[in-house]
Amino acid sequence: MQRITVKTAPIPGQKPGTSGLRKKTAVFMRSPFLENYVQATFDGIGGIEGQTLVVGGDGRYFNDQAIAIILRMAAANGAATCIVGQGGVLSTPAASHLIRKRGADGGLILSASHNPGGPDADFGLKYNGPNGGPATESVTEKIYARTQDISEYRIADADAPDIGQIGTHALGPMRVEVIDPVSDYADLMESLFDFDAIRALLRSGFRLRFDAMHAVTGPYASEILENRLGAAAGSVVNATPSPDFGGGHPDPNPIWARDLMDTMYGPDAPDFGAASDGDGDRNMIVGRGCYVSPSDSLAVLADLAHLAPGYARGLKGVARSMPTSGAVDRVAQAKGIACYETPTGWKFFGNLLDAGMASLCGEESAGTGSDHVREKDGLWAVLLWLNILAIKNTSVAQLMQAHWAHYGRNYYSRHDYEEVDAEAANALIRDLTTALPGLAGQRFGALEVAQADEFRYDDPVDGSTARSQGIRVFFTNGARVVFRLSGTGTAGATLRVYLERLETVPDALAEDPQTALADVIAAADAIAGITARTGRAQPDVIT
Ligand code: G16
Repeated sequence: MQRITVKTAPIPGQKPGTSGLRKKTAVFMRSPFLENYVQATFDGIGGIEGQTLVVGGDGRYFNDQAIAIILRMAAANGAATCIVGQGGVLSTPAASHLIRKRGADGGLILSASHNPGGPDADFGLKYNGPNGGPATESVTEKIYARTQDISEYRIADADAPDIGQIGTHALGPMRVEVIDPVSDYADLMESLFDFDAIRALLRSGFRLRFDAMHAVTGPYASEILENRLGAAAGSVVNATPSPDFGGGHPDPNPIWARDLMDTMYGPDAPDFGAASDGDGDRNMIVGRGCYVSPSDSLAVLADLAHLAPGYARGLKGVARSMPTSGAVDRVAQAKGIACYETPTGWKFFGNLLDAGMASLCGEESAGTGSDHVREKDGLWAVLLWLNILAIKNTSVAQLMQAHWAHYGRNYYSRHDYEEVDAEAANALIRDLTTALPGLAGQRFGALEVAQADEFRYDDPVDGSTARSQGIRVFFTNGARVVFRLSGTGTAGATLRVYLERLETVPDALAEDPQTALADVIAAADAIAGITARTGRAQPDVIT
């Protein structure tokens, strides 16, 4: 094998967002876009000489070709071993687990998560560190800095091995270990949850439906739910991953998982429904006629995780991203454990998990996870729910009602305005930031602003500071609205508006969230001038 050094020049637009670099597939495919970013990653982390890396992705269009390039570049950069999922497939949580289990130095995960896949859709790449978690801000800054002064990349002039079969290959002096992507992860799940109790629940006639959305969790869910736990054959639907996710949008929410919602709200609905996203780290939970919002799911899991063997000793603490509702805070307070509020992005949980300060984390964006890996984990959340339902012997709807009756209900909704003109979106945030000091005391419809600020996070573990992490407006009645721009889109800007209001009156716990939040929704528009500035009368997606 020869190491070739290829001259290159910086390519604009390689700044990682909330979770690695996400771009249109066509952009990634235009050489040397991928090569530059991979070399910048290797250089940004201080080189990979002698290292072991885990490499895998969600199987979307260009996954296999990109992995072949990454392997050739890893070999030319002196890596000792690359551990690759068979066929180039690894769910994000499974990749995180492999990095940890094998003591690898890090990993490259190829995914644009819940974004659609295909030649005209999206692709992504991110680096995870030796703890199995997404690179911290300081590391992604180094990677980004390198993309701006890169002048060459290194690549082997040999073909990458066939990764379709399990086995060990050589690429020059580098070992390429092709492994079963599912078994290690399935074993980990079996070690955390009471599989006997879940098996008994499923034998008792409890029916479930898991929608893999033609994405990476298909093989994982089939093995765990059907093979190991005995769910009826066919309980896992859309189980064969496809490069364009069956032409769909693999985002587990009531909009994009419409089929599942219709089934769960239809006649003869199963007892439990769930879905996961493109790379398997997000989840949606829905009972018969009862959708569970991600923020509520986090609160319920925090309350009852001790019913699963892996969490029987209780939680050390919990953490949520700032825009996530305060439902979990109320649980933490009742249990006397710490609750941390971090910026959006799973990478901000890593230090808390590593330091043993939190053992359960979650985000409003359909992510929940624990210290078993350093990513959010879709199937993990599904199994914890099943474990809880098996022990409590109750339905999802009953469980939610009991939770709200005890803790109150944080009515919650997120309104997304997608592909908004980037300049208009930036101006909206800029003007809001300028207006912040004068907002307190102002009335917007029925609500009065108590306090408004721009969220900043001081990491209690490494002392780093993340600024400008979203605008928060608190009202005197305890309601809250948050404005921020998404860091995961690939076209224009996406404005996210997060709306929340706590309700504790027993008779008022079963309203439609959009109705319960009507005053907050109106105030949000009045404060930010959303309709006027974006030209949109309605959000594109309401979750
Ligand atoms: C990523 C991050 C999450 C974040 C989500 C939404 O999820 O890992 O931490 O909450 O994006 O981010 P934004 O609001 O900036 O679009 P995923 O599932 O896309 O990797």
